[in-house]
Amino acid sequence: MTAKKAFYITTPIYYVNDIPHIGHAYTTLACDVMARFKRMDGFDVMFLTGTDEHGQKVEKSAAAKGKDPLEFCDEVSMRFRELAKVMNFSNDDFIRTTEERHKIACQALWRKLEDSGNIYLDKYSGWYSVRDEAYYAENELTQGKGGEKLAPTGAPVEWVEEESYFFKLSAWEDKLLEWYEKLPETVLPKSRKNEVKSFVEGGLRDLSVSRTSFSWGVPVPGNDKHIMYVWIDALTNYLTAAGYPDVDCEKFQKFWPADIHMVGKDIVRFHGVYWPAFLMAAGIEPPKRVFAHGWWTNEGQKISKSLGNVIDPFEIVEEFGLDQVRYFLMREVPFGNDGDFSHTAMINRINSDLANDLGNLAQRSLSMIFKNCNGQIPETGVFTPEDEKILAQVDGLLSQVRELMDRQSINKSLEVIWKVVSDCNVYFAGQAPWALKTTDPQRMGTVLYITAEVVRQIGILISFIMPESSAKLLDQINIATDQRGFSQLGTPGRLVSGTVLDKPEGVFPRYIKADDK
Ligand code: ME8
Repeated sequence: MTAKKAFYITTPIYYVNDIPHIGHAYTTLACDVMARFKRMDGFDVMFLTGTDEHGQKVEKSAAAKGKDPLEFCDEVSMRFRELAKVMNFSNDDFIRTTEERHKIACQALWRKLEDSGNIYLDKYSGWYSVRDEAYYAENELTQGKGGEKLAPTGAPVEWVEEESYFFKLSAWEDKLLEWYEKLPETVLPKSRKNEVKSFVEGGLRDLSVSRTSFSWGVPVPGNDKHIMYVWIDALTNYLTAAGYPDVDCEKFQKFWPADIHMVGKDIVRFHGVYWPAFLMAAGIEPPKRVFAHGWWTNEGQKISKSLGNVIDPFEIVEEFGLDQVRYFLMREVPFGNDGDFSHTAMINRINSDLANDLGNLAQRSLSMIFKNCNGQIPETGVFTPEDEKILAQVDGLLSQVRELMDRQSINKSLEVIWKVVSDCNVYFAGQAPWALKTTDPQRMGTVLYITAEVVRQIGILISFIMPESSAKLLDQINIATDQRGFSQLGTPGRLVSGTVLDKPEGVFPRYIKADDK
């Protein structure tokens, strides 16, 4: 037997200074969708998410709540695990940077960097933003209303002057530029690649990678007065989960380099510049791709705690339904672009794409079979060109979707699937099987067969986006659970006439506002 191809995908690990919101749910959902797709497509997948628990920001947040940092991290990290359950995420591992395995990996990577001459001790003086956990140059700063200095993100900065270890980032300029050049899809979308490329072209300064003024972090090996800069610590999580520092272990051999680090556009510099430089300097292959997606706003406004408009994923799942939220988030916005969350847009997607388009197609065709064909998949007559056409469309979907998913064009994958749903609705309406009941029952059977076959394949295809609804839909046509894989798409899994159906029940209810019910 040939070994399965491996696929390793990661989310950013989220800071525990805040509870999960829609932005976190979005990134992890995109990874979940990619991971489910790849598993169904025959890959051995490792899908990683987790929490980033060290650093000054977390230390301060814990202190503000009067809690011990670890106790505070335990609580918030648990919320992220609960989110994974509620959102039906299929992550294979959940890493916390306070785990021992991670400390070992960070210290091993540090030693590699130090031994290879990429880390040296000096003194740092400059601006630091605790909120961003990032250093800024004077010329990057702006002035706030009260004349105070602000980071480009709007976060306050403080002057830091302390002994610090430095990473020789400046030595990696050429290698990074070569990496972007040789492998043009290592950072996507292209606009993000251009952004990191021009940052590197602008000249890189060595990076301060340790702090002495707080203690919540991984100690620098051999000098525990110093705590590692939280971004070295955080980025290393991707290696830890793959088994590092045991680079000979099966897991590492199989899964490294990671196929995709999925991130928001806010942290593309850390992933597209610092991280590959650290890895190259340690003699480790950089990731195959960093994909930076866009930013969600709420009804047109930036989402922020101070505006009080943070969208709680637990609440929207409760209000709209899990698969509805999963579908909306993946369908609404071209993946990579910014998107706006609005109740109207959500309700439109639920009522139009799910209830009207797919829901009605399934419900109308299956109910007709149930009522008029003894509750069994009907026999078929000769196929007309219209029958052949819609079958060919659905049979050809996987190869189209595969190509799109390989570029993380998740919303386009849904568009092409929904194009077939909509064409099948046109087919169904045009063939008007209800009018054939008495005049040509065999033709009616053929039309219903074809429509149910399209529903079967769509049911399989949507499972990476809406696993529960897919299962409900396939249950209704009595497709055995081991017959729901991609290998059953097209002719291999064609519906068998005579298969008994359960009484169909709508899988995608319309959304009706509580006060209109
Ligand atoms: O940056 N729209 O953690 P973080 C879309 N710990 N995505 C959003 C979003 C929004 N409005 N808000 C947040 C960190 N995100 C570091 C990462 S990785 C080694 C360390 C998502 O909790 C998006 O993926 O601030 C963004 O990159 C991430 O949350 C930032 O999460």
